[in-house]
Parts: sequence; C-alpha cells; structure tokens
Amino acid sequence: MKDTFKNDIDKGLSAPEKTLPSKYFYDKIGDALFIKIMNLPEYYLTKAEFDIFKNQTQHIIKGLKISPDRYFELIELGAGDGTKTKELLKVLSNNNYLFKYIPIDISSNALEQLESRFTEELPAVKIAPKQGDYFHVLDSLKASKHPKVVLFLGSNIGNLTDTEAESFITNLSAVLNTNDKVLLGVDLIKPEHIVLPAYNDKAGITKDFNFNLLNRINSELDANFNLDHFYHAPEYSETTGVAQSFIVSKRDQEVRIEALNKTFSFRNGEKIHTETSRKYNDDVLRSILKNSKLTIASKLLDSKEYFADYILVK
Ligand code: AVJ
Repeated sequence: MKDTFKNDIDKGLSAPEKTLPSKYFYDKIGDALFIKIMNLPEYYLTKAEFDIFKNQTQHIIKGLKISPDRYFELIELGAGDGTKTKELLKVLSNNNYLFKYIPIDISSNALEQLESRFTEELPAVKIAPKQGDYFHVLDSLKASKHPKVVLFLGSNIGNLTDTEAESFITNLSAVLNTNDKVLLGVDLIKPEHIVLPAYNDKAGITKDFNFNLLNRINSELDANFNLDHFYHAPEYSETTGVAQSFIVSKRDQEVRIEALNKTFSFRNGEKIHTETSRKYNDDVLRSILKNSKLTIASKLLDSKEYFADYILVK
C-alpha cells in the first residue's frame, strides 16, 4: 500500500506536467474534510442528488423495473455515508420489496460505520457489506443469477478521464446479466459561476482537502512542502465540461522528499494537477457507453436540473 503511494507520488512529481492522484485525498483527515465539503453551501452536488432520492423515489423504483415479488440484489459501489441510498432503502423496505443491500467499499472502516447505522435505522433491510475493490467483488457476485441493480452515485465517475470511464463501464457491463440495471449519478455540464465555487468554497475547505495531499507527503514520505508557498486554483470549462483542481507554486522553490531521496523543483506559477471532476450530458454519456452493452433507459433530474441519475440497462 505504502509503496504504491510512494511510487505514485514519485511518478506524478517527476512528470513534465506534475500531477498527484486524487484517490490519495481519502485518508482519515480527507474523509472528514469530504463530509464537510458535502455540507458546504457551494457544493450543490450532494444536495441535488439527495433531492432526487428523497422526492423521486417512486420514479427511481419504476425506472429500475423492480417489483415487490421478485428478489434482487442492490449493490452499491463506494457507498460513503449512505445518506442518499437510505431514502431508497426506506421506501423499498416499507413496501416489502425482497432484496439484499450489498455496499462495496475499499475502506472496511467506512463499511463498518455504514453497517451499524443501517442495521439500527433500517432493521428490516438485509445488508451484506463486501470489502475490496469494485471489480474483484463484483466478479465474486457474478455467480449469483439474481437480478442486480448497481448504484454508482455522487458523480464519483467524474474523477475518471473519458478513457478511464469507458473501460470502467466496459468492466461493469461484463459482470452484469441481460436486464440488470445501473443507477449512475453524474453532475451535469452547467455554467462556470455555479461549478467553480463548488471547488473553491469561501471557507477554504476544498483547499484544505487538496492540500491534505501535501500534508500526507510531508508526514508519510518525510518531505518539507511549505503549504504557505502554494495556492489552490480550480479551473472549469463549460465547453469541455471538465473541472480540474491544481495546486500552484507561489515561487521558484525546491522540495525535499526524504523517502524518495529526491529533491523536486517548482517554478513560480507551476501547477500540480490534483483532480479531474468531469461533468456530463447525454452526448458525453452516450459516447462513454458506446462500446459497452449498457444503454440509457431513463434519466431523473433534481428540481434545479443540476444533477442527473441515469438508469442504464444491459
Ligand atoms: C467525490 C469525486 C464526486 O469531484 O466533486 C469534492 C470530490 N473534490 N470537492 C467531486 C471533490 C473536491 C467529488 N467526488
């Protein structure tokens, strides 16, 4: 684990255009910062998707074509704190749907917390958490011939480049059977004055979230990044629909990383790419689905039309 971190940091900072993988945001401190982000007034994504789950639950159920008398597996990739999913589970449970809820996450800590909350708040729901990476676990679920509904919410797919998203979708499609469904939550392409503040909040929490990467390198790899010598600078283009976060050097400087036995130089104004947050529309999604067996069956929007939950069918 540690070696991958070390190698990934080395590779990213040695590249001509410096980059650090956003997956390393999520240590204990990063998890807590992300919860704060979801509660920020500027971060509309979570509120918009919650609006869909809370107010259009029957539309979701209808779109998934599930019925109370036919058992199915409800699988969630990267469940997080499960606040949105709980709205759906409540309605399914109250209407006596027969199903098992299978949250999958790489973090066993996150899964344990989710399981204890859900068993308390939704005692009638069967929950079977699985720890591991998505495709390992999905592969192990392939053997069961029960109908499957896979939730991939929160615009988590937005962290992938289009090429990565295409191969993710191909892999996902491969572990599903005909008629299985995917509920895919994506942030929609919209004007810059709405998107940018979500990644550049007034309270500076998103800055801390990005800078947590430098803190991790300092403490885990014995480095001497001076955080005062960098600033946080997200960018967004409504034309491409891609938001990107950068950490920018305020001066010409050198940073020593002892664990790598290396010194890295940063020019004044040089950018380190830290995250891609892709926004979608029908065309972008269709192009990502084009070589898979998944197609768009329906689409649900929040009241502000900021966010979409697409129902895909194999
Ligand atoms: C969890 C990947 C959906 O890209 O909006 C929030 C992460 N980054 N603020 C996103 C994030 C900065 C988030 N996703």
